[in-house]
Order: sequence, then structure tokens, then C-alpha cells
Amino acid sequence: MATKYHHLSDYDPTSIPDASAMKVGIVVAEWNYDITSKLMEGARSTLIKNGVSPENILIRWVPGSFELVYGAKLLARKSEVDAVIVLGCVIRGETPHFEYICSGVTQGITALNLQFEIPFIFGLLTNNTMQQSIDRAGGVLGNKGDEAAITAIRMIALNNENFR
Ligand code: DLZ
Repeated sequence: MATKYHHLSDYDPTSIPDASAMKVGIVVAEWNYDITSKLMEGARSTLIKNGVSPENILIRWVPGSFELVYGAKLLARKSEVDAVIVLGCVIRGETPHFEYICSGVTQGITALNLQFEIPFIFGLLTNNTMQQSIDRAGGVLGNKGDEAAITAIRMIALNNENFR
């Protein structure tokens, strides 16, 4: 999503739907905390900047990215949020762990999107190096947390539309 050529952090605020009545859940992984805490701050501040009230933002931490799917499911089941954003950072190592975690989260979030009537937003950094993650967590390529927040607002607005 956040490449050198395309990222949403420089969005046009006038094009974002009214978010003042929206409730948003955020699930964040503690693994790579220096990165994920910045993603979380980006998401939270972007939601607030676009009208979501702080008391309507529900944040829950989970140990690692693999736990994001279960955390997101709990928020969907046990709270009344209109969308759930998951935020995590997986950095490629020397073993195939990276592939397993990334594919588990991707498939899990896809399944939740099909299972529930609210959108689940994929804010997982899947990078080869720590520098790539730094660049995407408030660095030169913006903040993927901001992008996830804007995506959540747009998807909630879409869900609220009358299609008839
Ligand atoms: C085990 C593990 C590894 C090796 N790497 C990461 C990572 O880069 N990013 C991340 O968010 N979590 C990692 N984890 C932890 C797993 O996501 C998970 O928390 C554990 O396997 C326990 O289920």
C-alpha cells in the first residue's frame, strides 16, 4: 500500500465522510512495539482529526500479529464498533515464520470480513527490513496507521449507504 509512488497519508480531508457518529476498534500487536505504537498513534489521531470522538475508539493490545485476528473477532463480537482496524509489524527473518504469520493474518482478516457485517481493515506491515517499517510508521512513506483509519472511515460510510 505505502510505496514510493502511492500512499494515502496525504489524503484530502474534504473528501472524507463525516465520522462523528462512528465507533472504531483498533487491535494492535505488541511485537515490534516501537513501530506498532506509532501505527496506533497515527490511526487514533487520524480518526479523531476526522471527527471520531476519543471515547468511541476502543483499543486493545495483543502479544503478536498472529493474535490480531482473534483480537479483532473479540472486538466485533463483544463491542458495538462499526469497524475494526488491525495493526501489526512482521519483519522477515531467517526462517519461514514470516510467511506463516503474514498468511495467517491475511486469511484470518479476509474470513472476518466475510463472517461479520462490519469491515476489518488490514494494517499489517509485512516488510523485509526494519528500515522499511520505520519508513511506513510515520517516516518518509507516511504512516500506515493513518491510512488504515481513513480506510475504516470510508468503509463504514459505504456500509451505512442505502443501496436501493
Ligand atoms: C514469533 C514471532 C516472530 C518470529 N516474529 C514476529 C514479528 O515479526 N511480528 C509480530 O507481530 N509477531 C511475531 N512473532 C509473534 C507471533 O505473531 C505470535 O505472537 C506468536 O507466534 C504466538 O502466537
